[in-house]
Amino acid sequence: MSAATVQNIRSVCPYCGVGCGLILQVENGRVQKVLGDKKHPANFGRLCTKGITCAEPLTAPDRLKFAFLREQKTLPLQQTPLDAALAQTAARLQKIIAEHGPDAVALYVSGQLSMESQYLAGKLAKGFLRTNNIDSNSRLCMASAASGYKLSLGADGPPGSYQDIDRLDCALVIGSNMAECHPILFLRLLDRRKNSGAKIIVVDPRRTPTAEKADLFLQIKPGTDLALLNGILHLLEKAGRVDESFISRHTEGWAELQALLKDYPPACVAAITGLREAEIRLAAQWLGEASEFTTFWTMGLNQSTHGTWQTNAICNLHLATGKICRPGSGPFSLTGQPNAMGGREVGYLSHTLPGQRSIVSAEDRAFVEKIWGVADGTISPTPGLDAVALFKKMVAGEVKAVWIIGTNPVASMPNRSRVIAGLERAELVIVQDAFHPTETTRYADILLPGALWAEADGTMVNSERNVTFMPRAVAPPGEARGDWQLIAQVAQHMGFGEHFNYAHASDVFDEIRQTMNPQSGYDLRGISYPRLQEQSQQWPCAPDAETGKAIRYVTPDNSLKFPTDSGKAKLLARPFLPPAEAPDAEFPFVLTNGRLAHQWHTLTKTGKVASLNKLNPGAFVELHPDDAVQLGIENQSLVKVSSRRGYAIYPAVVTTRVRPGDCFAPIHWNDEFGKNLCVNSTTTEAVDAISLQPEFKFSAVALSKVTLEIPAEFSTHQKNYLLGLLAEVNSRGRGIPENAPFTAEQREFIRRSLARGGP
Ligand SMILES: Nc1nc2c(c(=O)[nH]1)N[C@H]1C(S)=C(S)[C@@H](COP(=O)(O)OP(=O)(O)OC[C@H]3O[C@@H](n4cnc5c(=O)[nH]c(N)nc54)[C@H](O)[C@@H]3O)O[C@H]1N2
Ligand SMILES: Nc1nc2c(c(=O)[nH]1)N[C@H]1C(S)=C(S)[C@@H](COP(=O)(O)OP(=O)(O)OC[C@H]3O[C@@H](n4cnc5c(=O)[nH]c(N)nc54)[C@H](O)[C@@H]3O)O[C@H]1N2
Ligand code: SF4
Ligand SMILES: [Mo]
Repeated sequence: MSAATVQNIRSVCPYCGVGCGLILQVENGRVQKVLGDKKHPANFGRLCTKGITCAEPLTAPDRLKFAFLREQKTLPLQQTPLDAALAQTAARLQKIIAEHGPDAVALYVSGQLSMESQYLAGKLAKGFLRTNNIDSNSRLCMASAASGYKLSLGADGPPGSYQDIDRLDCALVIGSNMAECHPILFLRLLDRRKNSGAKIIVVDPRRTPTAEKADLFLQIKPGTDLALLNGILHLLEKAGRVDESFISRHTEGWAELQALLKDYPPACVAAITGLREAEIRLAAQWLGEASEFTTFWTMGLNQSTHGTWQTNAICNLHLATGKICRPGSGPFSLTGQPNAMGGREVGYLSHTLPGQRSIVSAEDRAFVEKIWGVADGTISPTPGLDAVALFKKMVAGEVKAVWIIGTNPVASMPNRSRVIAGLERAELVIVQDAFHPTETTRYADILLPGALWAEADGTMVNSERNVTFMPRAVAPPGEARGDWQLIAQVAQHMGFGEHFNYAHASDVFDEIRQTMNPQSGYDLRGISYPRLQEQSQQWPCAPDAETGKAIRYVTPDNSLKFPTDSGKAKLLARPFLPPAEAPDAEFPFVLTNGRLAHQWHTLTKTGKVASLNKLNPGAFVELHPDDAVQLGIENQSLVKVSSRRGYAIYPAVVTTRVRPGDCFAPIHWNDEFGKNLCVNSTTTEAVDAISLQPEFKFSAVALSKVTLEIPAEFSTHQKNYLLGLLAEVNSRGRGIPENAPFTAEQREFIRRSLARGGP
């Protein structure tokens, strides 16, 4: 190949679960340009700001290019040849297992890894280390949707496809800021409205950019959606909009649900949700009149102690009206991460097994043992530790080693002080990341360099079950390697070589294909690397099928069969219950938190892209003008947000976007950008009893203005400048500009206040 040749390589966006297809223009071993893939069914060529710039972090200066390790916690990390570091990883894990048993070790992995990496991590843990202590950041994300689907419909995953957007007459977008978090899909929804007059209802406590575009915006009191969902179905039933025939043919549980719905008349729902009766009635009317409607939801519902129930309530709405499993209608959870779907399917949670199988099923364990070539009874029948419990057990000294791959828990777990305590207590912390330093790599005893998405072959599965090939388009830097290769090599060093001897990622994929599940309908058999190199493929895809099926559970005679024992879906009566933590006199405000359009999670990638930083430059907390007056807070005042667990400090944005009594902070800026920025210093680790997903979206907090004790000699001009500067420094991690109007002593005072953690 001549140096000037430009290769056009098809791939997939490494950010959100929309899973947009990309064309990478590679020249001289670098991705020079990223274009949308016009042939990809997720985006038809469109990309958002993150997608367009997704190649920039590949060449960021803080890429982790080599392995590092330290013999003891008190020693600094030292660069080590990769193979020696992998051998050490294996030896040190084996030593801990020999001394304390397999459950003394744990893996904590990610929805941002390829399906091949996720599968091998699970195989190593559950089949060979013989611990079910492997969980992923999906526990913080999609766990409630997954458990809710399973209970209502019999299997995880949305029944429909993105094509439903092109057929719907009404969209219910609830607990989801689609405009910022799934922008390309939101554009498709706006196109549908423009072309057909379809209506968009948005339910969110915050007037987000999504809400701004709604035909009807319900600014709900946080944590009360279950009352609203029950209330809407109450009204639909009253209006004769339920489908009795569908209910009797395809569901069970209607009588119990009907009895529950009686408790949710509009007046009662209005009192719980803070909404007006008229707007609740209008929402029900629009949904009732729509020939087809789809419900989209994300973290506003999942990250709740009733997240599973909220998924059930959404399924109830669709099942009772018969608006499911047909073009334009159905419950549609939007997957957060690019491959959280793939991870759920290959069993990377502590209670799951490959092919949408379950740890607690003897039949499922036996099936997987056969595929892995291990003896009957190898896989433990007890679910392992979920993410929150995992770090608790590390603090307790029961889990002594953790291997973290592709996630940054020191920033992203709730009540992060416990995570830090766990990592400090653990004997062995292995972090496999693509960048260093991050909030989490700072705690590592062994650092392993993972290749990024464009540097190793693999596949990802998007929100609509579309599998896209993600080829190695460029070489990884230094000694970095594909995550699946690092995992397989550690397994080889442990003596499991014959079971982890894959020449290519496609060999791993071919093994995953064997995990087809006739019960849930999970079927990748018709999908192969050669086919994927031509075009992405949706599952279920039978061996000889031309394409996958856009709608699941439809039988050949055009009836429906849900993957439950009876073949019927379950209507589940789910009463409203309040969130775990109630505001009180000491912590009177509700803090919710979330994402901004141009940044991704803990900023290890987007935080390095200048154009994105310009669009979303820094942290802030939004509060309502009425509350601001009470607290003496103005725009840009520094505000301390404290909960029972800890605090963060942000510059204020005084705005009616939030309700009185509520406040909102973005999750993106953490320790690498300054002190006291991590919102998870404050959040609660209360979890949903079924999904074990934490209630990130609801913490009781106190707000107070941070007053600086500025020495008297500072002039008014200097004081104001200083306040602005501290807000800026706190939000961007910047230093004091050269031309700032301070003397050397004053600079020293400012520097010291910052080092103390702010003023
Ligand atoms: N730009 C960008 N896009 C992303 C990501 C990113 O980091 N940046 N991350 C991806 C990932 S992993 C995920 S999981 C998704 C998340 O996608 P979303 O869930 O859409 O994003 P969030 O901002 O976390 O939360 C969504 C909304 O929930 C609302 N909310 C809070 N409490 C409640 C409540 O009680 N009821 C209701 N109805 N709403 C409530 C918040 O106000 C917020 O607007 O985004 C994905 N896409
Ligand atoms: N308060 C609050 N907290 C939240 C949420 C919230 O809404 N509110 N949302 C939760 C949700 S939904 C999610 S999904 C999580 C996300 O939380 P995290 O998973 O912690 O967030 P990321 O910043 O995406 O972290 C990914 C890490 O993996 C590294 N990485 C990226 N690609 C690769 C790769 O290919 N290989 C390897 N080895 N490493 C890689 C990155 O550098 C980074 O360090 O946050 C959760 N935490
Ligand atoms: S919508 Fe999601 S998948 Fe598509 S380009 Fe943007 S971040 Fe990437
Ligand atoms: Mo997520």
